[in-house]
Amino acid sequence: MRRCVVIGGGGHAKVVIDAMRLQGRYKPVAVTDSDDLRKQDSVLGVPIVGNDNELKKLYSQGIKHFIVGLGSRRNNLTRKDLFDLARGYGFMPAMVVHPNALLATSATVGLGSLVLAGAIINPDARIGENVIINTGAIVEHDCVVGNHVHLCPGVRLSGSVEVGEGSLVSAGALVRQNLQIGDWVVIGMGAVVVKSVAPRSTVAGVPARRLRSERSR
Ligand code: JB2
Repeated sequence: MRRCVVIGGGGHAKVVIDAMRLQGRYKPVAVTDSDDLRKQDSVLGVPIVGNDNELKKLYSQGIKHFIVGLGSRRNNLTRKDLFDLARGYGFMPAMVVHPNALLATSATVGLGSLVLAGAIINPDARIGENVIINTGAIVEHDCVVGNHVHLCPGVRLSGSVEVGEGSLVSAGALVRQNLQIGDWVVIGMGAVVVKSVAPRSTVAGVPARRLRSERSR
């Protein structure tokens, strides 16, 4: 089994580690966490070996795979930075699919992505790299989901929706078919999105309305 480091050791890491064990393709052997007080702690029995400065050493010890085990707070920028950091050290991204997720044979899922229990990805959907398709999310046929996106639990994308890089679609949101969601958009919890959303804007509500736009990092 391929040994794997999980980057980030909080609640999301538990879900990642559990899915990884059920999938049986990777063995989670180490966790890094930026909180130095958590060194010596563990996540579901996997030791927290220190912060991200340990990654180089882990790679030299022969651990060649990683997954970002951090969820999203306000956006996905930290998840992207951690993905780029680990790739820079030479690690290969693990692709973790819970055995109770349903993937159409023609759907594709990129490296470093995570598809959790109860998620459904329908035909010809394309999922990028370092994406989270969280518990029970539905991605309908022909959707295109960009790198570093997080579809939170219970999100539903209707057919042929495009979600740009880094966007965060919060729990329970619905998106009407054929819409384009720009890069680095935030969609609020439970929103019903009936119009395309411009890049870097935040929308929320039913129907969803723009709260602000042109967020900077
Ligand atoms: O840059 C980092 C870093 N930043 C925060 N590198 C590493 N290696 N670790 C980092 N962390 C650590 O991630 C924090 O010190 C903390 O231990 C952990 C985040 O844990 P938390 O439980 O606060 O969040 P999460 O990202 O694991 O889970 C969130 O997202 C999930 C999708 C929560 O909102 C969950 O409820 C949600 N299901």
